[in-house]
Amino acid sequence: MALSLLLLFLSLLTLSHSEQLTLNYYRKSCPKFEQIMQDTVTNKQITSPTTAAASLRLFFHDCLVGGCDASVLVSSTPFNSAERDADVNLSLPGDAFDLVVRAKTALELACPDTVSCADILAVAARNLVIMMGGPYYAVKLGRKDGFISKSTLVEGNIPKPTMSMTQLIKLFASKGFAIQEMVALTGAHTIGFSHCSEFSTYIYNYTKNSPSDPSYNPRYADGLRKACADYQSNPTTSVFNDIMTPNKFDNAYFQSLPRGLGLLSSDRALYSDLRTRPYVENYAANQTSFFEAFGRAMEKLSLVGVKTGRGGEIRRRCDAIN
Ligand code: HEM
Ligand SMILES: *[C@@H]1O[C@H](CO)[C@@H](O)[C@H](O)[C@H]1NC(C)=O
Ligand SMILES: *[C@@H]1O[C@H](CO)[C@@H](O)[C@H](O)[C@H]1NC(C)=O
Ligand SMILES: CC(=O)N[C@H]1CO[C@H](CO)[C@@H](O)[C@@H]1O
Repeated sequence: MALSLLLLFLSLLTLSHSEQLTLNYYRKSCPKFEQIMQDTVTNKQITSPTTAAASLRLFFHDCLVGGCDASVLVSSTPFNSAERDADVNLSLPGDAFDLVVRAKTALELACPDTVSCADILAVAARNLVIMMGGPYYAVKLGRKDGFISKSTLVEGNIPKPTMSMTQLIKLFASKGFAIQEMVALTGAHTIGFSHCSEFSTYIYNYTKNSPSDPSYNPRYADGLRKACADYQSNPTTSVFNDIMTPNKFDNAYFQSLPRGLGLLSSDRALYSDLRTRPYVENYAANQTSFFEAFGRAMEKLSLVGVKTGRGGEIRRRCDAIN
């Protein structure tokens, strides 16, 4: 009884944090916020088209490790190995970090000490989804930046393609997401790249009798073997997550899964596992349905573990705790 009351109290506490966020948080304190974000994001995406996927993934990782509090942006110091340098960060791409630095610099000029790095990352990810053709969703503002960023806190909080569907479902559930929301969010793989090392064991020497995982379309597996031929000497070799429309945020990713065109083992599992397949089929058939579900799930992701009040700070530099 006492424990369940305590749990209720704790959940109300977290609820109240996300409820303190508002859509027009910077209306008075930084009226140019939306405009500066939009200009910075547009310029960066036009000059570096990999920024969109990079930022979306960076935001996802930030939110899953200790909440959406820009902890992923902090650089390591001699005294602290930060979140972004965890083994499982799988080389988070630099374009997204650069985008945040640019936005922060512009915002500090217009309204010093006002806008959090966590809000910058949340809005950047949303604006980039739209630029790629994806859905609009509302991003509430007023997140504070976190005080803690440790590489040791990453393991177990970020999904890995080698996890079983049961493990993936559990991980997302531990962050408050239903199976349907997990599938919708993973539709983010409609854009961006994966390094060959993320799936190489499924295309080379998979078993004695078959070079690749039989859940791949055989021609696709052949293509991947060729594309990744030099991956051991060149670890940056990567391929598109969605081979049909790699630069468009659409539902082609889901349409590809039943055809064996899912890149990561976890992608293919979304179709082979009967707990997730119905959602894949729905999103493959109906892009509106995917967009609605993705938008709702992103709104929810954007509120995971947010810090407000004295639970956080406005960082002066996004890569260092004040
Ligand atoms: C089943 C859960 C998931 C797993 C196992 C997973 C795993 C991965 C892996 C291994 C990569 C390749 C990284 C690299 O090689 O650099 C990747 C890329 C990516 N992931 Fe996920 N992911 C999952 C869900 C999500 C979700 C929920 C989002 C966002 C809402 C997301 C967004 C992205 C994006 C945008 C990329 C491309 C990054 C780029 O091009 O720079 N992923 N994911
Ligand atoms: C797969 O096996 C072959 C023959 O045993 C070997 O030559 C090759 O290096 C292996 N490839 C990889 C990527 O492990
Ligand atoms: C597609 O999904 C939307 C949103 O859920 C729904 O309103 C619409 O009726 C669906 N369209 C079809 C053809 O099923
Ligand atoms: C172990 C690992 O891959 N760490 C990388 C995490 O991401 C940063 C980029 O921000 C790389 O510099 C690290 O090497």
